[in-house]
Amino acid sequence: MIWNRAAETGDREELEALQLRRLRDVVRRCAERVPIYRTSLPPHAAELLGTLDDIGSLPFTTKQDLRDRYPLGMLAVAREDVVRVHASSGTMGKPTVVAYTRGDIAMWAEVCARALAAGGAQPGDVVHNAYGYGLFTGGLGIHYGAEQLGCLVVPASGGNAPRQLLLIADFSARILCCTPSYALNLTDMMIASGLDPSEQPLAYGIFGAEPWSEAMRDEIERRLAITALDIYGLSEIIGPGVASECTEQAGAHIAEDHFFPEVVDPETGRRLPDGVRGELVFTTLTKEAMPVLRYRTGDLASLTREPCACGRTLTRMSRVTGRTDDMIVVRGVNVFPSEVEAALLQVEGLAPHYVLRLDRPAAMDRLTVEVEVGAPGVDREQLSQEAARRLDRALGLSCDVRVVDEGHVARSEGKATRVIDERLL
Ligand code: DLL
Repeated sequence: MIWNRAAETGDREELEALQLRRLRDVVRRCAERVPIYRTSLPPHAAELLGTLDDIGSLPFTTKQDLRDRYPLGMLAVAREDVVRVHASSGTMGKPTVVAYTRGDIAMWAEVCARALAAGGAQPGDVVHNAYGYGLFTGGLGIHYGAEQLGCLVVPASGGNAPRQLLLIADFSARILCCTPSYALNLTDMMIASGLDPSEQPLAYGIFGAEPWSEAMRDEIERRLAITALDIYGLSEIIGPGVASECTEQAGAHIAEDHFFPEVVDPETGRRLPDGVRGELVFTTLTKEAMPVLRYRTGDLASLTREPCACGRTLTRMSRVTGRTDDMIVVRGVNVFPSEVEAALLQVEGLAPHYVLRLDRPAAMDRLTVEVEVGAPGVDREQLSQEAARRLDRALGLSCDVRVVDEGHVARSEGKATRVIDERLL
């Protein structure tokens, strides 16, 4: 279902004209009201933007810029116009705070309603929302979107898996929203409590907030008998709903009328053409409280402007295959946890619960992949050799694989921890 036909399937020329108008407007607001931009933007920056390509002349914004102005030093509105704050996860020390006006919350609900509709939700559906509620944007972002769409939301938040299963069954939830790792966690819990996952009422899952692979999608779809779709977003831009997959499962449609995407070379900052993987950069076109210009997400993906079979004309982004900063370098080889995941899931008999452990005995990096056994009675030695062979082929790197007992890898209720780097200790 297409929630906002005009915005999602409109003519691209008209969309680009709208983006340019909005870009000039946001640059003007930033130059007038946000101290960091007042100093970094050239004089008359908005007037100098003749085409959308001229965005390349604007300065980048980084997470550090936001941290340095903690908590509310990036506001473009009066403090009294801010009705909500959230904070981004995964940061050390002080969180990165983001702020919303009433208008921002309405825009966020709109893009999340589009995402849920694209992912199979319809007015009247029961949405089980197991993204965390609180400072994390996942819970409340999806919540407002589902209400906007006219769904019944069960605001389960994370944790207490047995209660989640009870609520999914008793409310006959049709849509599950949570991180992909938590979806697998819930599936395991179903089996452990004697339920048949394929008999649960869910039809669609809208999963995001952490990188996941096609192999993980296959695994979730097969075990839960649902259609699993990707949703992408980050707090600094709005939260979930920046981009979302439709049921074609061919990349996530970016809500481009609100967020202008670019992909740049992470080293040089130069813009890369469509189809080439690099760092995603977003400019918020309509955000009021805390607009950001050319925000460096650290996420690696590529863009395509090819039309999608679903009829949407919005640019699509590929799966995020990793982050510029979660890439680990092992004996000179770049390794993304998502590549390890994809290789492991090709081995029959392994479960999709894994962690990469790094240490440095005798001054040499060692990568040990701990992965749980997926079925009883299998030959662990053989599985471990098969997995090591596949990893060697996929990464060009030899590593040890330890096939561990079910439950050995710590479960998360939100974003999974995939790397434990003991080389720094
Ligand atoms: O994770 C927002 C969100 C909530 C997205 C619920 C989707 C669903 P942050 O906590 O600020 O916000 O973390 C943002 O998470 O820069 C990516 O590295 C990662 N991420 C988010 N969605 C995906 C995805 C939320 N679909 C950071 N695939 C981002 C891969 C994702 N990584």
